[in-house]
Amino acid sequence: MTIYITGHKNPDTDSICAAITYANLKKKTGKTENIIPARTGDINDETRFILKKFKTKPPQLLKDAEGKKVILVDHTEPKQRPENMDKGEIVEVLDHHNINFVQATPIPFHIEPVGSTCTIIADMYFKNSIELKKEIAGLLLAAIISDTVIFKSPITTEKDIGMAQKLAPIADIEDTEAFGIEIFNAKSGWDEKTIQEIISTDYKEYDLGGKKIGIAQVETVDTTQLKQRKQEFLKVMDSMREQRDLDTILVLLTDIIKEDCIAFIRGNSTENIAKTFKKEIKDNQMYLPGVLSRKKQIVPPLEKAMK
Ligand SMILES: [Mn+2]
Repeated sequence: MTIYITGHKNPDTDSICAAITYANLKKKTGKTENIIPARTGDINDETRFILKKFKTKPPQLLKDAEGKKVILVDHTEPKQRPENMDKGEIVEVLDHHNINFVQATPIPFHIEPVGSTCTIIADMYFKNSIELKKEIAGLLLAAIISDTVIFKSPITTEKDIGMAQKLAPIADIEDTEAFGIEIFNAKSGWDEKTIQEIISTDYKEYDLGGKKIGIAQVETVDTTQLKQRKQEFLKVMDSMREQRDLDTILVLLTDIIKEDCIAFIRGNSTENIAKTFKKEIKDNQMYLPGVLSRKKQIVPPLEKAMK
């Protein structure tokens, strides 16, 4: 029997590394099934850099989940699952996000409120004394650093930091902070990218109170250049709204050094969103100081407001 492990659509580093490392863990614990790490989309620049550094091949592309058994990692949200997942079978879930999941049959379902899926997986390796190679430790560490924005994001927990400290020597990383900056630099080079490419780097869709909301997050060490391309952003956001039938679309420009966020907004729920965050939206723009996490600081309040 073949089982695929995959993260969310438009995969980030945590989704890719979780699929690879969890498949490795399943193999090491003697599961007889054929476990295949998979992805549902292209790998971004940051993840490419990390895979290269730890000499690991990208997971196989899973285009369609029809008739397939799948373990979902790093998401539960139906809109983020592989194509035709409803015609396949979800056999397990491992995640650290808000839960949007209904299934008639019981399955192993593991959710922990930590900073990254790879924190949960690292913990499993240590708890079960499973051999941890340098490459696997490196992927786990990189995903934790990426998802927690070098431990600065409010989603960061003691457990994330603890796991990173245990992983770093195995991965042969002396300075996690310096490694973190290396990771975030690999993501940049925004000026060479089209707006569509920038938005696609980390774009997720949510069903919030029956409304389809698209939220892109652009994590960067300097928002100056990106801000200058606002009109271009708004144009692309409008066409995405039309094409993807979105109620509202947000693009979050997150400055991980200043620890703030500029949000561009287009759509029917603009007023509602302004009220939710108690901010003024001027020229389709809202300023959110101290906001680094889409998962913890943007999605939950929106979910409440859309109800
Ligand atoms: Mn994650």
